[in-house]
Amino acid sequence: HAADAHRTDLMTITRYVLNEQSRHPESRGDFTILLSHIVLGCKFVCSAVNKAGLAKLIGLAGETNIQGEEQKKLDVLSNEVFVKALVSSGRTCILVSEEDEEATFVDPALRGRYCVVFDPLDGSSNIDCGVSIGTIFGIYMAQDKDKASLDDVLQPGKNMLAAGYCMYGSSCAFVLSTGNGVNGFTLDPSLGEFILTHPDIKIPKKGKIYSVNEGNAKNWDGPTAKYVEKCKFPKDGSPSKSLRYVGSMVADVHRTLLYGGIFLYPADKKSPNGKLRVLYEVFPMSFLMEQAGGQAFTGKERALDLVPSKIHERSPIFLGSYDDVEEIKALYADEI
Ligand code: AHM
Ligand code: MG
Repeated sequence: HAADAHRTDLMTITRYVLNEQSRHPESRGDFTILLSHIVLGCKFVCSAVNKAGLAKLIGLAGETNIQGEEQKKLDVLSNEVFVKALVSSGRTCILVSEEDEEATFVDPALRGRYCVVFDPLDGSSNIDCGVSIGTIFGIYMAQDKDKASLDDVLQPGKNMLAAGYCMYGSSCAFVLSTGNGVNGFTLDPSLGEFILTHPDIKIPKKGKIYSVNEGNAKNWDGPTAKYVEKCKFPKDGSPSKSLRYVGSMVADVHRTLLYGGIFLYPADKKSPNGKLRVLYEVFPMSFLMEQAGGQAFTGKERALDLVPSKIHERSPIFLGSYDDVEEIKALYADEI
């Protein structure tokens, strides 16, 4: 039986990426090695997140421990784990993390050609109440690792080789695209392995959910306001959409990817560039959406065409089901 085969013939993420690689005989396994270090970081964060409440209960978090050292906050700890794992992979030359003001240039002796941009623990306002949070990453290839410069990462999102996220939710889900569709893996905690559970994810062409922080509505621009009004009071006889908003981008995007619909973090009068960061939030999620058959739009252009001019740049973002994003694009086109 097919179901039996699934249970006994486990497609781990490593096996999956190795299979992919064997289709490119010139590749030397570097990507598999890089990815296994990212996966290790995610497993560490998953385990730390699961223990976070417990640590509090027994009086660890935010206090000094027996050795008198201050306990590190989860986001700081996660960042350190990712930076160390990525550097020690020997496959990276530049790292850009949401947690670090400056990019990290890897020591020449440990350099490889990959550049990794990441948000080690996104949605930090949700940590203390046990709501889903996640890690987001994107991967570029440097022109020349010995002459690596910020220009190697200040590239449009369409130049990414791969992107993905890991969601620390009711289960731990790892979603990856290497530019050939999107695949979802779930952590089997008893094995410590990510198993392929959602092969070739395609986002529904149109969805029934919109996801936005409506508390900012008074500061929205015309097209965003009109769009959300249409979600609630459709004039064409279609049913109104449901609102879901976790406030963790990974969770909101994961639901959008699987159930369809649209996720918006628009510009507003107070934040004319929105809130989310181009390199490690907007680009990876836009890459995944396009690879799953959806769209991602900034209010001006295809999100993946944007050329960032600094590493922590922000952009408004509208992403999700093809038809839903098409509607918001039309409203912005009407503006001009
Ligand atoms: P963070 O990097 O400080 O955690 O902020 C990013 C998060 C996203 O996960 C989420 O989509 C957004 O902030 C929610 O913002 P808001 O609280 O303004 O709705
Ligand atoms: Mg973030």
